[in-house]
Amino acid sequence: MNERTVSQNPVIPESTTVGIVGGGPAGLLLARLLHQAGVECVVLESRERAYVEQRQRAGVLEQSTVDVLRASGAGERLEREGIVHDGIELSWDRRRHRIDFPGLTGGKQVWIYAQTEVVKDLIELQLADGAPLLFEAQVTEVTGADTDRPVVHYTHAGAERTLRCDYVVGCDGFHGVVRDAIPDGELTTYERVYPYSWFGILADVPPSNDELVYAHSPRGFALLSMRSHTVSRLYLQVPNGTDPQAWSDEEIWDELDARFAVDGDWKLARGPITQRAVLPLRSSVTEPLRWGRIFLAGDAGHIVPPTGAKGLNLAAADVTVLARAFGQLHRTGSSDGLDAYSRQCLSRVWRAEQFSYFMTTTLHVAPDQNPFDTRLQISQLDRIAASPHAAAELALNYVGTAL
Ligand code: RFL
Ligand code: PHB
Repeated sequence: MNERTVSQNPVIPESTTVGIVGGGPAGLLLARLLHQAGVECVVLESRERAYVEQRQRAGVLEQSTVDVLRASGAGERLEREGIVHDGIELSWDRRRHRIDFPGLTGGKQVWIYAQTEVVKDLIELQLADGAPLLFEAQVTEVTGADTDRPVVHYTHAGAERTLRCDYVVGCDGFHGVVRDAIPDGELTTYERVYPYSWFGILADVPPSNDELVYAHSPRGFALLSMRSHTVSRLYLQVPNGTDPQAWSDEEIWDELDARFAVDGDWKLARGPITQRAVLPLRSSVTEPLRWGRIFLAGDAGHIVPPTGAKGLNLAAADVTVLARAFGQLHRTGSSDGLDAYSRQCLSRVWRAEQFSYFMTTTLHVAPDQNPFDTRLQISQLDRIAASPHAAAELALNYVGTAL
């Protein structure tokens, strides 16, 4: 631990109303919204600040996510630097088809603003004026889930500490520990693991297209995305277990070229690759998202493959609903909102699961895929190009619904 970290550590109380485990987007946004509602909370995050701020992940924000970030006070830089997109392009059979969001959805759009930036903005706000946020605080377990005062156990700076809470919210991602506090048999997890991964790169080169391009190709899926007007984010479908270091930069660009190939003279611009990582794809939903005084939010409760760009947006939706419910309890004493939390969120979650599954299985090539499967995929893509109804279904799912 360095001097800077020590000086930034707030005094952490031994008890609070809402103990939030995990300082990713879900935990940070929840803390911000609770603070605004006058509900006391504490955030415990296992990693150091720099790690959390640099973790390369999502890039697409639904309008409803932007709206809640604005309302939380974290909208200023997003307004300035976020890029509004009016559509995406689908690519297959060496051609492209544009999905026009405003035209198909009654005026809706999405925003391109990196998760890293959302997290930086929320951390800055919270450290300046917010609930206590402790980095390098590893939660080891939550006990007393069946009592009215659950306890969060964590280690920080070599010491074991506890935080007694009225409620605990697990915002600790897919590998979190809060879920384990709930007795065996009380939760059900529905899951699908995909037989391929994404190889993601960040490159110092202006994006080669103004909008995202989702490409189906016989060689596998590819995605062209961006972080800014000067930084591209690209993904390739690869076999599970692929070593990202095993590919040279040239091999990566050649493969991207092959998968984005279209008739005509469009070309993918190349530039220095500054980051690379391989991530497996998974769909998973845990039900219910609440047991007694323990709540699950964001990736701690559900995972989607990134093809639908939904994970961060679902996390924001969960904590918006949860913060409203805690606000209601605080103001009126009514627990109706908390009681409705799981049901309300799961309906949005399952819609996003279906859409993410649809996007993933329509655009990727499974290792055991036969020509029949491929013809079905092409037929589906042709249908989207030919039918405004099919295109609108995709567009409405992509832009999301109001909260
Ligand atoms: P996170 O971000 O995983 O944060 C969980 C936090 O909990 C901490 N933690 C603990 N802290 C204390 N004690 C413990 N025992 C702890 N265990 C864990 C972790 O250090 C971490 O800081 O979950 P959260 O907050 O729910 O946020 C979810 C999003 O991060 C995730 O859904 C998205 O990134 C998914 N996703 C995308 N979502 C979108 O909406 N649009 C996109 O375009 C999009 N693209 C993506 C994505 C995810 C990707 N990856 C890497 C999975 C692209 C990629 C490549
Ligand atoms: C990204 O920019 O990282 C991104 C964009 C769209 C997706 C997934 C990831 O569907």
